[in-house]
Parts: sequence; C-alpha cells; structure tokens
Amino acid sequence: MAKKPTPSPATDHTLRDHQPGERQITPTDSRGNGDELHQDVGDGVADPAAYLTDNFGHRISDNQNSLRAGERGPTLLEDFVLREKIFHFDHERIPERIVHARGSGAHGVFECTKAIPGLTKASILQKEGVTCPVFVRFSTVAGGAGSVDTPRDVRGFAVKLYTDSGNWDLVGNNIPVFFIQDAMKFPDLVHSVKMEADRGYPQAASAHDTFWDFIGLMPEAMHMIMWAMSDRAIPRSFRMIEGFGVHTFRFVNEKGEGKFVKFHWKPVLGIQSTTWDEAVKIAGADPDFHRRDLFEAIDAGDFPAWDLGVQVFDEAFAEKQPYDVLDATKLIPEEDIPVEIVGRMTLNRNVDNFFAETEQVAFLPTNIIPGIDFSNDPLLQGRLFSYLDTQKSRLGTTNFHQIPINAPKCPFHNFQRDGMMQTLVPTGRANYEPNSLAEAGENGGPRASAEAGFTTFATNDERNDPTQKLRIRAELFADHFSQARLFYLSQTENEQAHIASALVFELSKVTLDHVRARVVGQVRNIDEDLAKRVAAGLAIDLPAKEKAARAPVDLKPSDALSIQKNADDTMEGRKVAILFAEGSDKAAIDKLKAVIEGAGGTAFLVAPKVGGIKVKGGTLKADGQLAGSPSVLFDAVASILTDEQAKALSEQGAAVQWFMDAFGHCKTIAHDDATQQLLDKAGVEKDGGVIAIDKFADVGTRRHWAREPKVRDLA
Ligand code: HDE
Repeated sequence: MAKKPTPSPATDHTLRDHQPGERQITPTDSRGNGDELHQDVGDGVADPAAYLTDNFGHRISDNQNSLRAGERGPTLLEDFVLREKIFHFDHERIPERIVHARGSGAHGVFECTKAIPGLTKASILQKEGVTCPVFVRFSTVAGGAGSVDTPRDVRGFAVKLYTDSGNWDLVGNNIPVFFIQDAMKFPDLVHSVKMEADRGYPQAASAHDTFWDFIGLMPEAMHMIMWAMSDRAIPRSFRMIEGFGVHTFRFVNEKGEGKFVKFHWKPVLGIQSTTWDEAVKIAGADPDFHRRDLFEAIDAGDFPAWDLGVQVFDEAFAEKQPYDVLDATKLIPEEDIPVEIVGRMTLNRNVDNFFAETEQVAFLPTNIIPGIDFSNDPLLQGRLFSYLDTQKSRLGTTNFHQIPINAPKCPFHNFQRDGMMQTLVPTGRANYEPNSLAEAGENGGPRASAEAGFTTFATNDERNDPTQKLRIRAELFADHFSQARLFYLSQTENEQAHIASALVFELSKVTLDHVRARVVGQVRNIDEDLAKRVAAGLAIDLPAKEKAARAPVDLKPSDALSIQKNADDTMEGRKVAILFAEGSDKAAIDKLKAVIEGAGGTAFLVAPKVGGIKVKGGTLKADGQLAGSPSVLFDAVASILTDEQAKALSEQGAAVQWFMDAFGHCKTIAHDDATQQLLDKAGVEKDGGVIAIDKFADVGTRRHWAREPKVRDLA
C-alpha cells in the first residue's frame, strides 16, 4: 500500500493565503459605478470567500502539491486545481501599449474653480466648486512596459474625468506640440523611434540611426525636436510636469456658439527637470524613479495638483496668425492668448492594483462631453480612430468599457449587446430601436435626446470646401521653422546649451554620416549659431542648409516657454538627503530635518549602514544605504559627520561621487566643517550653493545654474 503523502509544512495553512483587506473585483452593475466593485474578502470566518477556492468557488484542500499517481509518479491531467492555476497564470500578460507602454497612474478629483458658462456648456465647468473623480496616467512614449523612467522622451499626461455627462478623456503630453502634422505619419514616426527592427535595440532611446533618419527627412518635426532636446524631456518628477491637450479643440456654449480652445495643466509644484547626466545615472540607481516618486508622495499625503488652464480664441484671431491653429506642430504663445485657470486637479489616491487600474485603463480622445468638440486638426482626427481600435487589441474585447476603471460613473444605457467578456445582464427583450414594447407595458429601453445629447458643432470655415476630396496639407502647415526658432530663442543661455548638448549626444550615437549632416542642415533653418555649435560638437563641417518649404518668420520670444525663467524656489515636494555616520550629531540632524519638513520637503537619511548607527545623542536608522542612495536621487544634499568619519568616507568612491555628482548637477550642498575634506576630495568648490548647514533654510533646493560652466562645457 502506498504511503500517505506527507503534507508540506504549509499545507495546513492555506487560510493564510487570504489576508484581511485583500481585494477582489466582481462584475459591474448596469450603472457601471466602479466603487462598489471593490470588496474586501477574508475578514470573517463565516464568509466563504475567506477560504481558498478555485475560480468557480470550489474550496481547495492543498495549495502546495499537485495531484500525482503515487508518491513519485506523474501528475494527473484531472488535477483541475493545478490546471486552472497554471492556465490563468499563462495568460496574465496582455499586449503592452504600442506607444506609452511604461506608465504610472493615480486617482484624484477635479474641481471647477472658475465657472465659464459663457464659453462652454461642459457640465463640469458650469459652477465653481463642482467636482468629479479623475484618473491620470503618466507615461514615457518609446520604451516598453518594463523600461526605465528617465530616458529623454516625451511624457504622456492622460486624464480621464468621470463627469456626470460621461467620461471626458484629455489625452495629452507634457509638450504642447507634436512631431508630425498628419496621422498618416504616426506609424512611421513610432517605428523609427522604437528599437531598430533587425537588432532589437536601443530600448527607450531616440539616440539612434532610424529615428534621426526619419527626423532629418521630416522638417515638420523640428519644433518638437527643440522641445524633445530641451530639459522638458528629462523631468524631475511627474508631479512637476506641465500637461497639454496639444490640439486645438472647440468649446460650445448653450447658445450653440463655438470658440477654439487649447488645454493646459500647470503643476502647483512648478516645472522642474533633471540634467542629462543625472537622468542617465538615475536610470541605473532607480529605474522606477518617477513611479516611486508619485506613489510615495500620494502615500505620504503630499497630493500633487495641477491647475487646468484654457486658451480661448476665435476664428478672427486664428486667421491673423502666421501659423495654422489646426497644425499640432504649432503652439499659441501665452503672451498672445493668456492661459485662464478654470479648475484644479488633485491626485489623492494610489491605485489598489496596478494591472486592474493602470494597465487596463483605456483612454479615448473620442471621449468628450457636450460643450467640448474636436477641431479639424488632421492629427487629432486620426487619433479619434486609433484609440478605440487599439483597446480591442490590448484588452481583447469590445466590452473594455465595462472594466471598472473605464466605466463611466454616470448611468449608461444602450442597445449594444453581447460580445466577449460581457459582464452586464440586460433584462427584457428590447435590444433594438425603434420599438413599441412600452405600449405593451414592457421596458422599451432608452431613447436619444436632441436637447440633452451630444451634438457636433457645425463648423463654418469659409476657407474650406467640403465638396473636394484632397490628399494635401493646408498652406501654412509648410512653415516648419518659425516656432522652432521661437522656442529656442525663448530659452536661457543654459537651456540653449542643454539643447545643443542633447543634439550632440543624440547625433553622436548616429552612425550614418549623411543622417547627421541632414539634421544639422535642418537646424540651420532654426538658428545658425545652434547649428554651428552642434557641428563643432560632432567635429563635422557645417553642412549645407536644407531647403525650407516656406521661409521662416521671426516671432517674438515667449518667456513662458522657459523652465528656468519661471523656476520656483519652493522646497515643497522636494527631497533632501542628509548623510550621517557613526558619531554624527543627532541634534543637528533633527534640526535640519525640521527645516526641510517645515518647508514642505522630505528629509531622507543616508548612511554607510542602515540598520541602526550609534550617533551622538542616541541611535539612528538610515532610510537608505550610501551606495544605494546616490545623490542623483535627491534635490539637494547635506552632510553631518565627525572628522574621523569624514576622513574614512573620503576613501570611499560612493561618498566622493555623492558630492561630485551633487556639485556637477548644480545642487545645493549643505555641510559641516568636518565634511570639508570630503568636498576637497570631490573637487567641490565654494559657491552660493555650497553652504554651511545653518544656511540651508535660505538657499533651499533650487539649482545653481551659475555653477554650470565650471562643471560642463557649454560652448
Ligand atoms: Fe497617442 N496613442 N497617438 N498621442 N497617446 C496611444 O492608445 C496615436 C498622440 C497619447 O496612458 C495609443 O491606448 C496616434 C498625440 C498618450 O494609456 C494609440 C497618433 C498625443 C497615450 C495611440 C497619436 C498622444 C497615447 C497606444 C497620431 C498628445 C497614453 C495605447 C495620430 C496629444 C495613454 C493607447 C495611456 C497612447 C495612437 C498621437 C498622447 C496607439 C495614431 C499628438 C498620453 O492608440
């Protein structure tokens, strides 16, 4: 007789697999309200869900051993417990987004702070104080879902507002313009920037042949290239980026009057970026830098917020501009049409489950509400098709709208039925319209409403003849360089130098000489000096100027386009590292912590060892170990050490590099006398940002750009 199998030690503890507070999603009701879908399981012995079951509710006796024929025999096909578990696991992954695969999301609330009923009938903008829930997903564009957070790239800024008149998805970016003008070119753009088709690299990087080959041949991209090479593309935090709807949209009021509108999100914490060297090093030190930053801030109750701004203008303004407002490679300078703030969005809740929410959220630019309409921007028009289509391939069913994160929070009723993964159970037989079933006392289902329903704004563009079918672009779209030049000339000297260095970096990774030369030839149309700097940085002769399809015009620089000109000195939301070691003065550390936290920042203790270090005045645990907490992860650094420890640390590469990098990245370094020997070793020179500990409150976490020429070639 076979021996009774010996259970593994954990066999008797299957109940432990379900902890109180674990969440489970059950199907939506017809209102599609996601909130009641979160159910706690496991808190109460009477609840059958507290027991481990399979997906059909059968209780499981052993979650450790598969069913086998004999103690040492083969596994049996009849083991439905094992088969279901492995089957489900095998299919856990879904196709990642073709672009914007790497992203992080959070829940929050939008509140109208200025009613604008004269401009739009959008329900959410009718009355101050009106709120609605939101879900936001930030992303990089080029990298895969598992790529790093800090490549040079555009950031997606997609907002889903669950309004009482349906979902409004404002699917924008952190840059107000785009690479291309027509949806026809999007697959080419994306193919060129993604890893190269034969070799499968580089991942999450635009610095390679195919991208720059495409760009050199697409002069319409040059404005966006200026932004992508600027510090906007290497942000410090999702909490510190602007968001833009990019396209011109339309506002429509109750009277049916329409005006054009561009949407902006302005971060309350100000815009801030990293330096390129820093971004590269962060990628190694913490590939999840932005995801962690967002999660931790919300978890700590430091809720990031953005003001919603609108630039509203009419046809008369549009017609007078030297650019076409339907061209997504153009912006409207804030000096010409000021941004009016109408609302505030605050992110106040992390997701409970990354896959269920952040991965399955489906944004659709077609999700607009009465009061908002599209424009004829040919890029926007193409997006209106793409997003619905892509969700079917990503989420596998036309019923993706029933996934709680995508379902509207207002009622929704229609006659669409069935399809894969249908979770709704419509009652009655009215699945067509018109019907007269109500006359027989049956539920005849919902009806359209000419008054309350969405109506499309009847555009009266006199310059457009809708009877002609044409594959062409409107005339002003041919101006590819005026706004690229406007952007470049609006930057500070340092920012201009960063653009030049970024171009040199990227083009140095290009192996095809003719591609490099063509791009520099395009840059000559933006600014001769910039082109010369890039050519010198590449050690190539200045190539011939590429022919411009339309001669650029000089536009007045706009200060609003520079990060540094608008930099905020706030310590709010910033993170400061304090280096300490054995014997450091706890009172001094506590005092500095209080200064940082009092100003809204976070203090992070770094030491050579984390567990618990004897310091003057007690024992102190560090938040991070020195080698794993390089200074690139912080906005400023401080150091409180004994002479002996400072001396020992000057022999440690990680400690010396800590200060060298903080100095090189133009950060504040607050230090005590003992640390001076370490600073000397790291080549840190005294300046307005290298200060005594007690001066930290005055100087804070601002960057010291005046230092930059000392640490980097800005030629
Ligand atoms: Fe997207 N874009 N896009 N895009 N886009 C997608 O939709 C597309 C464009 C943007 O966090 C995809 O659901 C086309 C401009 C964001 O889930 C896809 C064109 C802007 C996100 C798609 C554009 C964006 C996407 C991939 C040219 C700024 C991430 C997965 C006509 C205004 C949303 C998905 C999220 C995602 C198509 C151009 C922003 C394939 C065809 C311009 C923020 O449908």
